[in-house]
Amino acid sequence: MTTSDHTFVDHLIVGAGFGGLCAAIKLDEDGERDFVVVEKGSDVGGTWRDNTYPGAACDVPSQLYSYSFAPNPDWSMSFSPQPEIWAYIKRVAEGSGVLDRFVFDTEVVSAAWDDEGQRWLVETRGPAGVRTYAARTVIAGPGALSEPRLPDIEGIDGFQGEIFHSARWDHDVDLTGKRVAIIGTGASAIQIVPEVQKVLAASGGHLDVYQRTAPWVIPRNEHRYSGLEKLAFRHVPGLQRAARTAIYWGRELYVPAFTKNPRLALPAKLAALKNIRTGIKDPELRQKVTPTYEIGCKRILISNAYYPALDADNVDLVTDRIAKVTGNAIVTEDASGASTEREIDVLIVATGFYTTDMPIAHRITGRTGRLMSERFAETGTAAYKGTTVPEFPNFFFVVGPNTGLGHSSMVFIIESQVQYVRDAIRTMRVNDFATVEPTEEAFAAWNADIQERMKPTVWSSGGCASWYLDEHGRNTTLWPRTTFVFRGLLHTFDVEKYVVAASTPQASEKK
Ligand code: N01
Repeated sequence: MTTSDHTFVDHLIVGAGFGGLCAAIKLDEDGERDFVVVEKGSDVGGTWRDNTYPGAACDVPSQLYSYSFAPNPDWSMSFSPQPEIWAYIKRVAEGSGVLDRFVFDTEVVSAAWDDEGQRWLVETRGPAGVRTYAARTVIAGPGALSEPRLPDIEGIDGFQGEIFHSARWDHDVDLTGKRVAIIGTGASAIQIVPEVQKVLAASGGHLDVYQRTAPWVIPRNEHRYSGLEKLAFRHVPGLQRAARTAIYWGRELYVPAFTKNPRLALPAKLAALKNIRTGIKDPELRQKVTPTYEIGCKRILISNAYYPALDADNVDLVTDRIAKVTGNAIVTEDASGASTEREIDVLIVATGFYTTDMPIAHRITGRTGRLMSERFAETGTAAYKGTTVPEFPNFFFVVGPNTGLGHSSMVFIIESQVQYVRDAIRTMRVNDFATVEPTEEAFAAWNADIQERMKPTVWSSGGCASWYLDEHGRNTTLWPRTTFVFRGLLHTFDVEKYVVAASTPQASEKK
Protein backbone atom coordinates (compact mmCIF):
# COMPACT_ATOMS: atom_id res chain seq x y z
CA MET A 1 0.00 0.00 0.00
CA THR A 2 1.36 3.47 -0.80
CA THR A 3 0.36 6.79 0.71
CA SER A 4 1.75 10.10 -0.47
CA ASP A 5 4.95 9.62 1.45
CA HIS A 6 5.26 5.98 2.56
CA THR A 7 5.05 2.57 1.03
CA PHE A 8 3.76 0.17 3.67
CA VAL A 9 5.16 -3.35 3.81
CA ASP A 10 5.27 -5.95 6.54
CA HIS A 11 8.92 -6.76 6.04
CA LEU A 12 11.81 -4.99 4.38
CA ILE A 13 14.80 -7.15 3.49
CA VAL A 14 18.13 -5.47 2.79
CA GLY A 15 20.32 -7.22 0.21
CA ALA A 16 19.73 -9.89 -2.42
CA GLY A 17 22.69 -12.12 -1.75
CA PHE A 18 22.47 -15.63 -0.32
CA GLY A 19 21.06 -14.19 2.96
CA GLY A 20 18.38 -11.81 1.65
CA LEU A 21 17.22 -14.27 -0.98
CA CYS A 22 16.89 -17.06 1.58
CA ALA A 23 14.85 -14.78 3.87
CA ALA A 24 12.57 -13.80 0.97
CA ILE A 25 11.96 -17.40 -0.13
CA LYS A 26 11.24 -18.64 3.36
CA LEU A 27 8.96 -15.74 4.33
CA ASP A 28 7.05 -16.32 1.13
CA GLU A 29 6.71 -20.01 1.99
CA ASP A 30 5.28 -19.00 5.39
CA GLY A 31 2.64 -16.84 3.74
CA GLU A 32 4.46 -13.65 4.81
CA ARG A 33 4.23 -12.30 1.29
CA ASP A 34 4.07 -8.59 1.96
CA PHE A 35 7.76 -7.78 1.74
CA VAL A 36 10.23 -5.90 -0.39
CA VAL A 37 13.88 -6.74 -0.99
CA VAL A 38 16.02 -3.66 -1.50
CA GLU A 39 19.25 -4.36 -3.36
CA LYS A 40 21.85 -1.77 -4.32
CA GLY A 41 23.21 -3.85 -7.21
CA SER A 42 21.46 -4.64 -10.45
CA ASP A 43 20.93 -8.35 -9.80
CA VAL A 44 20.78 -10.98 -7.11
CA GLY A 45 24.00 -12.66 -6.01
CA GLY A 46 25.74 -10.39 -3.51
CA THR A 47 29.40 -11.23 -3.24
CA TRP A 48 29.08 -13.71 -6.11
CA ARG A 49 27.78 -10.95 -8.38
CA ASP A 50 30.46 -8.47 -7.32
CA ASN A 51 33.61 -10.60 -7.24
CA THR A 52 34.27 -11.29 -10.89
CA TYR A 53 38.05 -11.29 -10.75
CA PRO A 54 39.87 -13.96 -12.77
CA GLY A 55 40.12 -17.17 -10.77
CA ALA A 56 37.24 -16.28 -8.39
CA ALA A 57 35.94 -19.49 -6.89
CA CYS A 58 34.59 -20.76 -3.63
CA ASP A 59 36.93 -22.34 -1.12
CA VAL A 60 34.06 -24.22 0.53
CA PRO A 61 32.91 -27.38 -1.29
CA SER A 62 29.98 -26.75 -3.65
CA GLN A 63 27.84 -29.49 -2.14
CA LEU A 64 27.84 -27.58 1.13
CA TYR A 65 27.89 -24.10 -0.38
CA SER A 66 24.31 -24.24 -1.59
CA TYR A 67 20.86 -24.04 -0.03
CA SER A 68 19.67 -27.26 1.62
CA PHE A 69 16.32 -26.71 -0.12
CA ALA A 70 17.84 -26.20 -3.58
CA PRO A 71 20.45 -28.87 -4.28
CA ASN A 72 22.33 -28.52 -7.53
CA PRO A 73 23.33 -31.78 -9.21
CA ASP A 74 25.15 -29.87 -11.94
CA TRP A 75 28.12 -28.41 -10.06
CA SER A 76 31.07 -28.91 -12.38
CA MET A 77 33.74 -28.97 -9.67
CA SER A 78 34.06 -29.81 -6.02
CA PHE A 79 34.91 -26.10 -5.45
CA SER A 80 32.71 -24.08 -7.76
CA PRO A 81 33.91 -21.15 -9.82
CA GLN A 82 32.18 -17.80 -9.30
CA PRO A 83 30.14 -17.77 -12.56
CA GLU A 84 28.54 -21.09 -11.60
CA ILE A 85 27.64 -19.95 -8.09
CA TRP A 86 26.18 -16.70 -9.39
CA ALA A 87 24.19 -18.61 -12.02
CA TYR A 88 22.94 -20.97 -9.28
CA ILE A 89 21.71 -18.06 -7.12
CA LYS A 90 19.97 -16.49 -10.13
CA ARG A 91 18.34 -19.81 -11.01
CA VAL A 92 17.08 -20.31 -7.46
CA ALA A 93 15.75 -16.73 -7.39
CA GLU A 94 13.97 -17.11 -10.73
CA GLY A 95 12.40 -20.42 -9.73
CA SER A 96 11.21 -19.21 -6.36
CA GLY A 97 8.57 -16.75 -7.57
CA VAL A 98 9.71 -13.97 -5.23
CA LEU A 99 11.59 -11.73 -7.67
CA ASP A 100 8.52 -9.55 -8.25
CA ARG A 101 9.22 -7.99 -4.83
CA PHE A 102 12.89 -7.19 -5.47
CA VAL A 103 13.86 -3.59 -6.07
CA PHE A 104 17.28 -3.33 -7.70
CA ASP A 105 19.79 -0.48 -8.07
CA THR A 106 18.35 0.90 -4.88
CA GLU A 107 20.26 1.67 -1.74
CA VAL A 108 19.09 1.95 1.84
CA VAL A 109 20.03 5.48 2.81
CA SER A 110 18.75 5.27 6.37
CA ALA A 111 16.42 3.30 8.60
CA ALA A 112 14.93 4.87 11.71
CA TRP A 113 12.64 3.27 14.29
CA ASP A 114 9.38 5.16 14.66
CA ASP A 115 8.38 4.26 18.21
CA GLU A 116 4.92 5.77 18.00
CA GLY A 117 4.14 3.93 14.79
CA GLN A 118 5.95 0.76 15.99
CA ARG A 119 7.64 0.43 12.62
CA TRP A 120 10.80 1.15 10.70
CA LEU A 121 10.93 4.08 8.32
CA VAL A 122 13.43 3.10 5.68
CA GLU A 123 14.58 5.68 3.18
CA THR A 124 15.85 4.28 -0.09
CA ARG A 125 17.37 5.88 -3.15
CA GLY A 126 17.05 4.33 -6.60
CA PRO A 127 16.11 4.97 -10.21
CA ALA A 128 12.63 6.04 -9.11
CA GLY A 129 14.14 8.59 -6.74
CA VAL A 130 13.87 8.66 -2.99
CA ARG A 131 11.23 6.43 -1.44
CA THR A 132 10.37 5.73 2.17
CA TYR A 133 9.08 2.36 3.26
CA ALA A 134 7.22 1.87 6.52
CA ALA A 135 8.02 -1.69 7.57
CA ARG A 136 7.07 -3.74 10.60
CA THR A 137 10.37 -5.59 10.52
CA VAL A 138 13.71 -5.10 8.87
CA ILE A 139 15.80 -8.12 7.94
CA ALA A 140 19.32 -7.02 7.04
CA GLY A 141 21.54 -9.25 4.93
CA PRO A 142 24.03 -6.71 3.58
CA GLY A 143 26.92 -9.20 3.57
CA ALA A 144 29.94 -9.34 5.81
CA LEU A 145 32.41 -8.84 2.97
CA SER A 146 30.68 -6.37 0.71
CA GLU A 147 32.33 -2.99 1.23
CA PRO A 148 35.85 -2.98 -0.28
CA ARG A 149 38.55 -1.54 1.93
CA LEU A 150 41.18 0.49 0.09
CA PRO A 151 44.62 0.64 1.64
CA ASP A 152 45.63 3.81 3.40
CA ILE A 153 48.90 4.31 1.51
CA GLU A 154 50.46 7.70 0.91
CA GLY A 155 50.00 8.88 -2.65
CA ILE A 156 47.66 6.08 -3.78
CA ASP A 157 44.98 8.58 -4.82
CA GLY A 158 47.43 10.19 -7.20
CA PHE A 159 48.36 6.97 -9.02
CA GLN A 160 48.08 7.70 -12.72
CA GLY A 161 47.82 4.17 -14.10
CA GLU A 162 44.82 1.87 -13.87
CA ILE A 163 43.80 0.99 -10.33
CA PHE A 164 40.93 -1.14 -9.01
CA HIS A 165 39.92 -3.29 -6.05
CA SER A 166 39.71 -7.07 -6.44
CA ALA A 167 35.98 -6.98 -5.70
CA ARG A 168 35.39 -4.32 -8.39
CA TRP A 169 37.46 -5.86 -11.17
CA ASP A 170 37.73 -3.55 -14.16
CA HIS A 171 37.27 -5.88 -17.14
CA ASP A 172 37.99 -3.02 -19.54
CA VAL A 173 41.61 -2.96 -18.46
CA ASP A 174 43.70 -5.12 -20.77
CA LEU A 175 46.59 -6.61 -18.81
CA THR A 176 48.49 -8.07 -21.73
CA GLY A 177 52.12 -7.05 -21.73
CA LYS A 178 51.65 -4.74 -18.75
CA ARG A 179 53.61 -4.19 -15.56
CA VAL A 180 51.08 -5.13 -12.90
CA ALA A 181 51.25 -4.94 -9.10
CA ILE A 182 48.88 -6.57 -6.65
CA ILE A 183 48.76 -5.50 -3.02
CA GLY A 184 47.62 -8.23 -0.64
CA THR A 185 48.02 -11.98 -0.28
CA GLY A 186 44.62 -12.97 1.15
CA ALA A 187 41.98 -15.34 -0.22
CA SER A 188 41.20 -13.06 -3.18
CA ALA A 189 44.82 -12.34 -4.14
CA ILE A 190 45.92 -15.96 -4.14
CA GLN A 191 43.18 -16.76 -6.64
CA ILE A 192 44.04 -13.76 -8.82
CA VAL A 193 47.83 -14.15 -8.91
CA PRO A 194 48.00 -17.43 -10.92
CA GLU A 195 45.51 -16.14 -13.50
CA VAL A 196 47.21 -12.79 -13.99
CA GLN A 197 50.65 -14.42 -14.01
CA LYS A 198 49.55 -16.65 -16.92
CA VAL A 199 48.27 -13.71 -18.97
CA LEU A 200 51.45 -11.73 -18.34
CA ALA A 201 53.76 -14.67 -19.01
CA ALA A 202 52.16 -15.14 -22.42
CA SER A 203 52.48 -11.47 -23.31
CA GLY A 204 55.81 -10.36 -21.89
CA GLY A 205 54.27 -8.66 -18.88
CA HIS A 206 55.47 -8.63 -15.28
CA LEU A 207 53.75 -9.02 -11.90
CA ASP A 208 54.86 -7.70 -8.50
CA VAL A 209 53.04 -9.24 -5.53
CA TYR A 210 53.19 -7.13 -2.37
CA GLN A 211 52.99 -9.35 0.70
CA ARG A 212 52.64 -7.81 4.16
CA THR A 213 51.95 -11.08 5.97
CA ALA A 214 52.48 -14.53 4.47
CA PRO A 215 49.28 -16.61 4.45
CA TRP A 216 49.03 -20.32 5.26
CA VAL A 217 48.04 -22.07 2.03
CA ILE A 218 47.09 -25.74 1.95
CA PRO A 219 46.52 -27.79 -1.25
CA ARG A 220 43.19 -27.50 -2.98
CA ASN A 221 41.84 -31.03 -3.39
CA GLU A 222 39.89 -30.18 -6.49
CA HIS A 223 37.72 -32.72 -8.23
CA ARG A 224 35.88 -32.25 -11.52
CA TYR A 225 32.54 -34.07 -11.44
CA SER A 226 32.14 -36.55 -14.27
CA GLY A 227 28.96 -36.83 -16.32
CA LEU A 228 28.19 -40.04 -14.49
CA GLU A 229 28.49 -38.39 -11.08
CA LYS A 230 26.20 -35.56 -12.15
CA LEU A 231 23.69 -38.04 -13.50
CA ALA A 232 23.79 -39.95 -10.23
CA PHE A 233 23.32 -36.73 -8.20
CA ARG A 234 20.35 -35.81 -10.39
CA HIS A 235 18.56 -39.14 -10.23
CA VAL A 236 19.52 -40.29 -6.75
CA PRO A 237 19.05 -37.17 -4.61
CA GLY A 238 20.02 -39.17 -1.53
CA LEU A 239 23.52 -39.46 -2.97
CA GLN A 240 24.00 -35.72 -3.07
CA ARG A 241 22.58 -35.38 0.42
CA ALA A 242 25.03 -38.05 1.59
CA ALA A 243 27.95 -36.20 -0.05
CA ARG A 244 26.84 -32.98 1.63
CA THR A 245 26.50 -34.66 5.00
CA ALA A 246 29.92 -36.30 4.75
CA ILE A 247 31.60 -32.99 3.87
CA TYR A 248 29.68 -31.20 6.61
CA TRP A 249 30.67 -33.61 9.38
CA GLY A 250 34.24 -33.97 8.13
CA ARG A 251 34.75 -30.25 8.64
CA GLU A 252 32.63 -29.93 11.75
CA LEU A 253 34.41 -32.66 13.70
CA TYR A 254 37.92 -31.49 12.91
CA VAL A 255 38.27 -27.75 12.39
CA PRO A 256 36.48 -26.23 15.43
CA ALA A 257 38.51 -28.56 17.67
CA PHE A 258 41.81 -27.56 16.06
CA THR A 259 41.27 -23.88 16.68
CA LYS A 260 41.86 -24.72 20.36
CA ASN A 261 44.45 -27.46 20.11
CA PRO A 262 47.73 -26.82 18.25
CA ARG A 263 48.44 -30.56 18.07
CA LEU A 264 45.28 -31.08 16.02
CA ALA A 265 46.42 -28.29 13.69
CA LEU A 266 49.67 -30.12 12.90
CA PRO A 267 48.41 -32.10 9.86
CA ALA A 268 47.16 -28.88 8.24
CA LYS A 269 50.45 -27.14 9.01
CA LEU A 270 52.50 -29.98 7.53
CA ALA A 271 50.32 -29.98 4.41
CA ALA A 272 50.86 -26.24 4.03
CA LEU A 273 54.64 -26.53 4.45
CA LYS A 274 54.71 -29.34 1.88
CA ASN A 275 52.65 -27.13 -0.43
CA ILE A 276 55.45 -24.54 -0.24
CA ARG A 277 58.17 -27.12 -0.90
CA THR A 278 56.41 -28.63 -3.90
CA GLY A 279 55.27 -25.31 -5.32
CA ILE A 280 58.47 -23.28 -4.99
CA LYS A 281 62.04 -24.18 -5.95
CA ASP A 282 63.77 -20.97 -4.89
CA PRO A 283 64.85 -21.37 -1.21
CA GLU A 284 64.81 -17.63 -0.54
CA LEU A 285 61.27 -17.36 -1.85
CA ARG A 286 60.24 -20.40 0.19
CA GLN A 287 61.41 -18.61 3.29
CA LYS A 288 59.59 -15.40 2.40
CA VAL A 289 56.25 -17.20 2.03
CA THR A 290 56.57 -19.25 5.22
CA PRO A 291 54.21 -17.75 7.80
CA THR A 292 55.51 -16.78 11.22
CA TYR A 293 52.24 -17.18 13.14
CA GLU A 294 50.10 -20.20 14.01
CA ILE A 295 48.08 -21.81 11.25
CA GLY A 296 44.38 -20.93 11.55
CA CYS A 297 45.01 -17.52 13.16
CA LYS A 298 44.01 -15.98 9.84
CA ARG A 299 41.77 -17.73 7.35
CA ILE A 300 43.55 -20.81 5.94
CA LEU A 301 43.75 -20.51 2.18
CA ILE A 302 43.63 -23.28 -0.40
CA SER A 303 45.49 -23.31 -3.70
CA ASN A 304 47.69 -25.54 -5.83
CA ALA A 305 48.51 -22.77 -8.27
CA TYR A 306 49.57 -19.86 -6.04
CA TYR A 307 53.11 -20.94 -5.11
CA PRO A 308 54.11 -22.08 -8.63
CA ALA A 309 52.86 -18.72 -9.92
CA LEU A 310 55.00 -16.83 -7.38
CA ASP A 311 57.98 -18.93 -8.44
CA ALA A 312 57.55 -18.00 -12.10
CA ASP A 313 60.19 -15.86 -13.84
CA ASN A 314 57.81 -12.99 -14.51
CA VAL A 315 56.77 -12.58 -10.84
CA ASP A 316 58.49 -10.86 -7.93
CA LEU A 317 57.30 -11.20 -4.36
CA VAL A 318 57.96 -7.95 -2.54
CA THR A 319 58.01 -8.14 1.24
CA ASP A 320 59.46 -4.75 2.07
CA ARG A 321 57.10 -2.21 3.59
CA ILE A 322 55.17 -0.09 1.09
CA ALA A 323 56.24 3.50 1.80
CA LYS A 324 54.17 5.26 -0.83
CA VAL A 325 52.66 5.19 -4.28
CA THR A 326 53.76 7.77 -6.82
CA GLY A 327 52.20 8.65 -10.17
CA ASN A 328 53.52 5.47 -11.81
CA ALA A 329 55.30 3.40 -9.16
CA ILE A 330 55.25 1.77 -5.76
CA VAL A 331 58.05 2.78 -3.42
CA THR A 332 59.12 0.34 -0.69
CA GLU A 333 61.50 0.66 2.21
CA ASP A 334 63.61 -2.20 3.54
CA ALA A 335 64.67 -2.78 7.16
CA SER A 336 67.70 -0.51 6.75
CA GLY A 337 65.52 2.32 5.43
CA ALA A 338 66.75 2.00 1.83
CA SER A 339 64.01 2.56 -0.69
CA THR A 340 63.22 0.89 -4.01
CA GLU A 341 60.87 2.15 -6.69
CA ARG A 342 59.06 -0.25 -9.02
CA GLU A 343 57.22 1.21 -11.98
CA ILE A 344 53.85 -0.23 -12.90
CA ASP A 345 50.97 0.31 -15.32
CA VAL A 346 48.19 -1.37 -13.33
CA LEU A 347 47.64 -1.59 -9.58
CA ILE A 348 45.24 -4.21 -8.20
CA VAL A 349 44.35 -3.74 -4.55
CA ALA A 350 43.24 -7.02 -2.99
CA THR A 351 43.18 -5.53 0.47
CA GLY A 352 39.92 -6.92 1.78
CA PHE A 353 36.73 -5.43 3.18
CA TYR A 354 35.26 -3.45 6.04
CA THR A 355 34.35 -6.25 8.41
CA THR A 356 34.34 -5.58 12.13
CA ASP A 357 32.70 -2.17 11.81
CA MET A 358 29.58 -3.24 9.77
CA PRO A 359 29.04 -0.24 7.45
CA ILE A 360 25.23 -0.59 7.54
CA ALA A 361 25.26 0.22 11.28
CA HIS A 362 26.03 3.85 10.39
CA ARG A 363 22.61 4.13 8.74
CA ILE A 364 20.31 2.64 11.34
CA THR A 365 18.80 4.66 14.16
CA GLY A 366 17.10 2.77 16.96
CA ARG A 367 14.44 3.33 19.60
CA THR A 368 16.70 5.48 21.77
CA GLY A 369 17.58 7.78 18.89
CA ARG A 370 21.16 6.65 18.52
CA LEU A 371 22.81 5.01 15.56
CA MET A 372 23.63 1.33 15.74
CA SER A 373 27.25 2.32 15.07
CA GLU A 374 27.17 4.50 18.20
CA ARG A 375 25.95 1.57 20.21
CA PHE A 376 28.63 -0.63 18.66
CA ALA A 377 31.27 1.95 19.62
CA GLU A 378 30.23 1.31 23.21
CA THR A 379 29.51 -2.45 23.19
CA GLY A 380 31.70 -3.59 20.33
CA THR A 381 30.02 -4.90 17.19
CA ALA A 382 27.73 -7.37 18.84
CA ALA A 383 24.22 -8.79 18.65
CA TYR A 384 22.13 -11.35 20.50
CA LYS A 385 22.55 -14.66 18.68
CA GLY A 386 24.23 -12.68 15.91
CA THR A 387 20.75 -11.58 14.91
CA THR A 388 19.01 -9.02 17.14
CA VAL A 389 20.21 -5.93 19.00
CA PRO A 390 18.77 -4.17 22.07
CA GLU A 391 17.41 -0.69 21.22
CA PHE A 392 16.57 -1.93 17.70
CA PRO A 393 13.14 -3.58 17.87
CA ASN A 394 12.00 -5.87 15.06
CA PHE A 395 15.42 -5.69 13.44
CA PHE A 396 17.13 -8.93 12.41
CA PHE A 397 20.56 -9.52 10.94
CA VAL A 398 21.21 -12.41 8.61
CA VAL A 399 25.01 -12.80 8.83
CA GLY A 400 25.43 -10.52 11.80
CA PRO A 401 28.18 -10.11 14.39
CA ASN A 402 30.00 -13.34 15.37
CA THR A 403 28.32 -15.51 12.78
CA GLY A 404 31.28 -15.87 10.39
CA LEU A 405 33.04 -19.17 9.77
CA GLY A 406 36.52 -20.15 8.75
CA HIS A 407 35.73 -23.80 8.25
CA SER A 408 32.26 -24.35 6.86
CA SER A 409 29.52 -22.88 4.73
CA MET A 410 27.95 -19.51 5.49
CA VAL A 411 24.83 -20.79 3.74
CA PHE A 412 24.32 -23.13 6.70
CA ILE A 413 24.54 -20.16 9.09
CA ILE A 414 22.18 -18.14 6.88
CA GLU A 415 19.55 -20.88 6.92
CA SER A 416 19.87 -21.14 10.70
CA GLN A 417 19.35 -17.41 11.17
CA VAL A 418 16.46 -17.30 8.73
CA GLN A 419 14.79 -20.11 10.69
CA TYR A 420 15.11 -17.95 13.83
CA VAL A 421 13.64 -14.89 12.08
CA ARG A 422 10.73 -16.95 10.71
CA ASP A 423 9.96 -18.24 14.17
CA ALA A 424 10.19 -14.70 15.57
CA ILE A 425 7.70 -13.44 12.99
CA ARG A 426 5.40 -16.41 13.60
CA THR A 427 5.58 -15.77 17.35
CA MET A 428 4.68 -12.13 16.80
CA ARG A 429 1.69 -13.06 14.65
CA VAL A 430 0.38 -15.76 16.98
CA ASN A 431 0.69 -13.59 20.09
CA ASP A 432 -0.22 -10.30 18.49
CA PHE A 433 3.09 -8.72 19.43
CA ALA A 434 3.83 -5.50 17.59
CA THR A 435 7.46 -5.37 18.72
CA VAL A 436 10.17 -7.68 20.01
CA GLU A 437 13.52 -6.47 21.30
CA PRO A 438 16.19 -8.55 23.04
CA THR A 439 16.91 -7.67 26.65
CA GLU A 440 20.27 -6.16 27.58
CA GLU A 441 20.79 -9.10 29.96
CA ALA A 442 20.36 -11.70 27.23
CA PHE A 443 22.61 -9.67 24.93
CA ALA A 444 25.33 -9.28 27.58
CA ALA A 445 25.28 -12.96 28.59
CA TRP A 446 25.44 -14.15 24.99
CA ASN A 447 28.39 -11.94 24.13
CA ALA A 448 30.28 -12.58 27.37
CA ASP A 449 30.05 -16.28 26.60
CA ILE A 450 31.29 -15.75 23.04
CA GLN A 451 34.27 -13.68 24.13
CA GLU A 452 35.13 -16.22 26.84
CA ARG A 453 35.10 -18.97 24.23
CA MET A 454 37.41 -16.90 21.99
CA LYS A 455 40.19 -16.80 24.59
CA PRO A 456 41.68 -20.28 24.10
CA THR A 457 41.42 -20.15 20.29
CA VAL A 458 44.18 -19.66 17.75
CA TRP A 459 42.35 -16.52 16.55
CA SER A 460 43.25 -14.82 19.84
CA SER A 461 46.60 -16.38 20.63
CA GLY A 462 48.01 -17.34 17.23
CA GLY A 463 50.28 -14.31 16.93
CA CYS A 464 48.67 -12.62 13.94
CA ALA A 465 46.66 -9.48 13.23
CA SER A 466 43.55 -10.52 11.32
CA TRP A 467 40.36 -8.94 10.08
CA TYR A 468 38.52 -11.17 12.54
CA LEU A 469 39.55 -8.82 15.37
CA ASP A 470 38.42 -5.26 16.06
CA GLU A 471 40.76 -2.48 17.19
CA HIS A 472 40.41 -3.68 20.81
CA GLY A 473 41.41 -7.22 19.88
CA ARG A 474 37.86 -8.55 20.29
CA ASN A 475 36.81 -11.17 17.80
CA THR A 476 33.47 -9.77 16.60
CA THR A 477 33.25 -11.69 13.35
CA LEU A 478 33.55 -15.43 13.95
CA TRP A 479 31.29 -18.01 15.55
CA PRO A 480 33.50 -19.89 18.03
CA ARG A 481 31.57 -23.17 18.22
CA THR A 482 30.31 -25.81 15.82
CA THR A 483 27.62 -24.85 13.34
CA PHE A 484 25.24 -27.53 14.63
CA VAL A 485 25.34 -25.84 18.05
CA PHE A 486 24.53 -22.55 16.31
CA ARG A 487 21.64 -24.17 14.49
CA GLY A 488 20.30 -25.69 17.69
CA LEU A 489 20.48 -22.38 19.56
CA LEU A 490 18.62 -20.56 16.80
CA HIS A 491 16.03 -23.20 16.05
CA THR A 492 13.31 -21.60 18.15
CA PHE A 493 12.64 -17.95 18.87
CA ASP A 494 13.28 -17.61 22.62
CA VAL A 495 10.67 -14.99 23.36
CA GLU A 496 11.52 -15.03 27.08
CA LYS A 497 14.76 -13.21 26.21
CA TYR A 498 12.82 -10.38 24.61
CA VAL A 499 10.83 -7.36 25.67
CA VAL A 500 7.58 -7.57 23.76
CA ALA A 501 4.81 -5.02 23.22
CA ALA A 502 1.32 -5.21 21.83
CA SER A 503 0.14 -2.85 19.15
CA THR A 504 -0.76 0.60 20.50
CA PRO A 505 -3.84 2.50 19.28
CA GLN A 506 -1.56 5.27 17.91
CA ALA A 507 0.41 2.74 15.89
CA SER A 508 -2.75 1.11 14.55
CA GLU A 509 -3.99 4.52 13.46
CA LYS A 510 -0.78 5.16 11.49
CA LYS A 511 -1.09 1.94 9.49
O1 N01 B 1 40.93 -9.90 1.89
P1 N01 B 1 41.84 -10.16 3.19
P2 N01 B 1 40.51 -10.91 0.75
N1 N01 B 1 49.40 -2.69 2.72
O2 N01 B 1 41.45 -9.10 4.17
C1 N01 B 1 46.74 -7.01 2.71
C2 N01 B 1 36.54 -14.20 1.69
N2 N01 B 1 36.90 -14.75 0.41
O3 N01 B 1 39.64 -10.15 -0.19
O4 N01 B 1 47.52 -9.99 6.10
C3 N01 B 1 49.75 -3.92 2.35
O5 N01 B 1 41.82 -11.54 3.62
C4 N01 B 1 46.56 -7.91 3.90
O6 N01 B 1 47.77 -8.03 4.60
P3 N01 B 1 47.78 -8.52 6.15
C5 N01 B 1 37.29 -14.91 2.78
O7 N01 B 1 36.48 -14.99 3.93
C6 N01 B 1 36.44 -15.97 0.16
O8 N01 B 1 41.63 -11.61 0.20
O9 N01 B 1 46.66 -7.77 6.81
N3 N01 B 1 48.95 -4.98 2.40
C7 N01 B 1 46.08 -9.19 3.22
O10 N01 B 1 47.14 -9.91 2.69
C8 N01 B 1 38.43 -13.97 3.00
O11 N01 B 1 39.05 -14.14 4.24
C9 N01 B 1 36.73 -16.56 -1.00
O12 N01 B 1 49.10 -8.18 6.64
C10 N01 B 1 47.71 -4.76 2.85
C11 N01 B 1 45.22 -8.65 2.08
O13 N01 B 1 45.66 -7.32 1.84
C12 N01 B 1 37.76 -12.65 2.80
O14 N01 B 1 36.88 -12.85 1.71
C13 N01 B 1 37.53 -15.94 -1.94
C14 N01 B 1 47.26 -3.50 3.25
C15 N01 B 1 43.74 -8.60 2.44
O15 N01 B 1 43.31 -9.90 2.64
C16 N01 B 1 38.66 -11.52 2.46
O16 N01 B 1 39.62 -11.95 1.52
C17 N01 B 1 37.98 -14.67 -1.68
C18 N01 B 1 48.17 -2.42 3.18
N4 N01 B 1 47.82 -1.21 3.56
C19 N01 B 1 37.66 -14.07 -0.49
N5 N01 B 1 45.97 -3.61 3.65
C20 N01 B 1 36.17 -17.89 -1.22
O17 N01 B 1 36.70 -18.65 -1.93
C21 N01 B 1 45.64 -4.90 3.51
N6 N01 B 1 46.68 -5.60 3.02
C22 N01 B 1 34.91 -18.27 -0.52
